[in-house]
Amino acid sequence: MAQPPKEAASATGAELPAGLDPERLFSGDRVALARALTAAENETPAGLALARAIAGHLGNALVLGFTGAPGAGKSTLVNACIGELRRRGRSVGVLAVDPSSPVTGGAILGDRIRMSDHGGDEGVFIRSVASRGHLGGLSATTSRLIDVMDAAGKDVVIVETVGTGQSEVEIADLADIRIIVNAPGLGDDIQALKAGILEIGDILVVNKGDRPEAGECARQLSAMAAMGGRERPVIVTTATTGEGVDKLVDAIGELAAKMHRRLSPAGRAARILRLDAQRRFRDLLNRSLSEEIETLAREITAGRSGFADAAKTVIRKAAERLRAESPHGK
Ligand SMILES: Nc1nc2c(ncn2[C@@H]2O[C@H](COP(=O)(O)OP(=O)(O)OP(=O)(O)O)[C@@H](O)[C@H]2O)c(=O)[nH]1
Ligand SMILES: [Mg+2]
Repeated sequence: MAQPPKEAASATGAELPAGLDPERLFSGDRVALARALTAAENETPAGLALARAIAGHLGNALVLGFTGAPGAGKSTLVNACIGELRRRGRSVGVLAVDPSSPVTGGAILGDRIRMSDHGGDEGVFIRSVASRGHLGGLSATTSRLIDVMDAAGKDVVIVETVGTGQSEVEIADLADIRIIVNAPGLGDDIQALKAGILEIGDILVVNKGDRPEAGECARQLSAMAAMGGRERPVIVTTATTGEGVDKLVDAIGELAAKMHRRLSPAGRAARILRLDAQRRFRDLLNRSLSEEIETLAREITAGRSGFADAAKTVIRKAAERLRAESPHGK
C-alpha cells in the first residue's frame, strides 16, 4: 500500500503536493522526481513546502550549462555527453530550457527526440522547461528545478539554453561550469560572440567538427579565448558521432576538480535574487517614479541638489512605493 504523503510542518501549514513522498525523491524514484519538478515549477505553497523538504539534501550535484546559438548542436552534444557520463558511472539530470517556444513548440519536441537515446536508462532524467508563465522568472524556476534534480541524487545536472538573450546568460550563470557551444557555418564566423556569451564560458566547444570550416573556427575561438588573460580550453566535437566528447567530459572533470568550491544552492539563489531585485527596481523606475525623477532632475540642473543625493532619494521613494504596493511584505 502506498503511504499517504507526509505533511510538511510549516509556519504556513502548507502541505507537500499530493502523492509526493520526499524519501522516494531522495532515492531517485522517477515518478517522485517528475512530480517534484512539476511542483517546483510553480511558486505555490506546495512548491515552497517541497523546497523546505529538500533543503537538507542539496549541494551534491555538479551543474553544467550548455549554451550556444540555435542549431549549434547543443542537444545532440548533451545527448553524447550523457552517454559518456553514464559510461563513467554518473547519474544525469537534464533541463532543456526553451526560451521562445510555447509548451508545445517544435524545439522542445526536437530536444526530446535528440536526447531520446537514454529513454530506458534509470540514471538519466530529462525535462523540458518552457519559458512562459513562471512566477519570479525563468531563471528562478530553473534554479528550483536544479535543486530538485540535486535532491534526487543526480551527480550531474545539465542545463541547455539557447544563448541569444539576457535571460539565457542569467541561466548560464546558474551553472558551476559553462560550456559555450559554437559551430561553423551558422552565418557569422562566431555567432556566440555577438550575444556576448563567449566571455562567460569556462569551456569553448566547436561542434560539427566534421565540417571543413571547423578547424578555422577553432583557431579563431582559441585566439579569442586567450584574450582577456583567462585561459580556457577549446574543444572540437562531432556530436553526431561522439568524436571529441570524451575530451570534453575530461575537461569538465578537470575544471570540476580544480574548482575551490561549487556554487552552493544559496549562492545560486543569491545570483537570481540580485538580478530579480534589479529588474523589479528598474520596472518601478520606469513605471511609477518618472514624475519624481523629473522633479529631482530639475533640482539638479538648478543647482539645488547633487546627483548622489538625488539618487538616494529615488531609492528611498522606490522602497516607499514598494511598501505601499504590498503592505504585507509580499
Ligand atoms: N554535421 C553535424 N551535424 C550536427 C552535429 N551535431 C548536431 N548536428 C545537427 O545539427 C542540427 C541541430 O542540432 P541540435 O542538437 O538540435 O542543435 P541545438 O543547438 O540543440 O538546437 P536548438 O535547441 O534548436 O537551439 C541537427 O540536425 C543535428 O543533427 C555534428 O557534430 N555534425
Ligand atoms: Mg536543443
